[in-house]
Amino acid sequence: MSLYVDEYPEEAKVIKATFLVSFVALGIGAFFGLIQGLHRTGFVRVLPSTDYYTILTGHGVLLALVFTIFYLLGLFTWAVTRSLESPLPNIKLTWAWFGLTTTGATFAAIAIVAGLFPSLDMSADVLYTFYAPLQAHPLFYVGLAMFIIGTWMAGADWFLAFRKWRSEHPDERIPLQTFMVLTTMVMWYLSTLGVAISVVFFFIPWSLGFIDTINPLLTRTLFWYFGHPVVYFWLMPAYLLWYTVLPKLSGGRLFSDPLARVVFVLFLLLSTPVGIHHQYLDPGIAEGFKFIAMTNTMFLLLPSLLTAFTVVASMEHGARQRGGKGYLKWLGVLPWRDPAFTGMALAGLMFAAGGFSGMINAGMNINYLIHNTLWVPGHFHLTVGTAVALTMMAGAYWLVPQLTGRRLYSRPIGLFQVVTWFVGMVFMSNAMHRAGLLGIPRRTAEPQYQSFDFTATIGSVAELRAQLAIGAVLLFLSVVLFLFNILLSSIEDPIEMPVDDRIPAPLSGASGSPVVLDNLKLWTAIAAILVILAYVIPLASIIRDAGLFGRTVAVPVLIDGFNMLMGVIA
Ligand code: HAS
Ligand code: CU1
Repeated sequence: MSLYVDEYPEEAKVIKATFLVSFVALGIGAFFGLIQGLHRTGFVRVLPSTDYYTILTGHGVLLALVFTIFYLLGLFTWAVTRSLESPLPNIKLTWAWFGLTTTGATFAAIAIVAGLFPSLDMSADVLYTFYAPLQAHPLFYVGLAMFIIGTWMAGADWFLAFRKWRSEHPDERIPLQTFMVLTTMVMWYLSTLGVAISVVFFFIPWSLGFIDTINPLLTRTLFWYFGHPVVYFWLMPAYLLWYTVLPKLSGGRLFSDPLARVVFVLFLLLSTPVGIHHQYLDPGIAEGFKFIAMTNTMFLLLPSLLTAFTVVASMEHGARQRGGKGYLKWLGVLPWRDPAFTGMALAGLMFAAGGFSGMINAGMNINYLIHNTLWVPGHFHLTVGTAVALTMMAGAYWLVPQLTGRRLYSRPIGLFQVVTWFVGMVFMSNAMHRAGLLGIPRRTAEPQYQSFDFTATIGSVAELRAQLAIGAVLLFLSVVLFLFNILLSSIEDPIEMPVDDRIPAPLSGASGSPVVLDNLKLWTAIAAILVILAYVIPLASIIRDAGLFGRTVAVPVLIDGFNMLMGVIA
């Protein structure tokens, strides 16, 4: 067996390039996180509060969209080629999607950061959700559109590789990793239609002045049509690693391949018709549609609960192979000194808590208590910020040596780094969840409001602020350690086999499972029907109420604009 880089040198170059973009975004995004964590808690303020939205937009876009999705682009390229045992059919197409996504992300980043320099007359302080009537410079929306089209091309690249493989292996089951990539991409094609329509038909013409008004509820609903599935677009790469790499790192094998396929099919079917659970408090959408979204969301818990079972069972199998005994004592023999293993295991543990706060979000009546409070960032720092981000960093410790032929610079630093992330996130997410229960709002530089005191029944608001700030510092430190370790790994001397990259076959393989699981056309058709059922009537009623282009003019996200608005109101 030779190393990935020797077998697929061209693909390894593309993957290294996607990881480079991903990690640069991680570094800048984490720095913005530190600035705002210290700012909103009042400990250190380096910028005026009027720049808070610029920093928050940069933090959200660079981490939630650029870091995660570029990592996905690399990981999926690795997974498709190694599991099909074949290079990509057209490497020019591969470089083309890399170029397009990178240019798009750079455009969006330029538009955002320009907001810090008033003389440039360009800004995109609209947060990663870009709700109208907040308006960004056209470069931001054009960058987003290019980025999304680039991801579509990447999906086409992987589908073409699969088609070629299928023509040579007509009767074989789709290799598991490729199956995961293809189902995730079908979900992505279906769900990005919403955001593509909203950006191309509404935001770009509106920001260029071709149309004067916009329908905020329509663009918001189209955003959330995409905005919930995007969270699974972040999660699926982590699941791919939990299902196919974590069991191996634990010393065992995946418990069940068919169960993994069922999970990915369920995500394809149910990820999109739930987006309205982000809009329980939006007026203009009838309660009945919200109720349907809630019911679908509760069904959507199932694939993650199945994952908790399958992945932990695989870890237990690994531990028993290593001599582990007892009901829980086997946990002790797992390879806790391996940063790749420990990072993923801690990420999984945090996800159990993040999933629990997700269930609370999903209940229509309880959601009213926590919506728009710090509880929600608490939830997503456990999910995308830990389950996904920590798994990706941990995965890099195992993947990067396969791409470079060089060993990891330091395993102890790696171990310290993943533990620092875990501890930092315990502080930060705990404080955020609790602060949210007190009603402390999200998305603001001045959460204390003038002449209003939030009172804590347990602990104090000052203690929560301190925990949040400590968390922000630890998380930033962890990112610095990660980048330092990866950077120094890339200048190590090449060696023969820097990492054991074999992935053993699952305990229960695909052969005995129903063939229908591999019928992607069937699942795509059912997913499309569910989307139509969930969305056609709500969208039609939103358009009937306020028109396709609405009646709302842009609100400039500048302090002058704010003053102007106040003047109008007064
Ligand atoms: Fe969420 C808001 C509901 C999952 C991300 N979510 C957000 C936002 C983000 C986000 C970014 O219903 C904020 C958006 C904004 O800016 O406004 N979410 C859910 C539900 C789930 C869920 C029901 N969310 C995620 C994931 C995310 C993510 C995953 C990113 C990756 N979320 C909501 C709702 C809102 C929301 C409402 C709107 C709130 C509002 O009012 O604004 C479920 O998918 C969760 C299911 C998860 C589980 C956990 C299973 C446990 C596992 C762990 C296994 C353990 C292992 C390790 C492997 C049931 C799989 C073992 C270790 C050993 C040592 C043994
Ligand atoms: Cu959601």
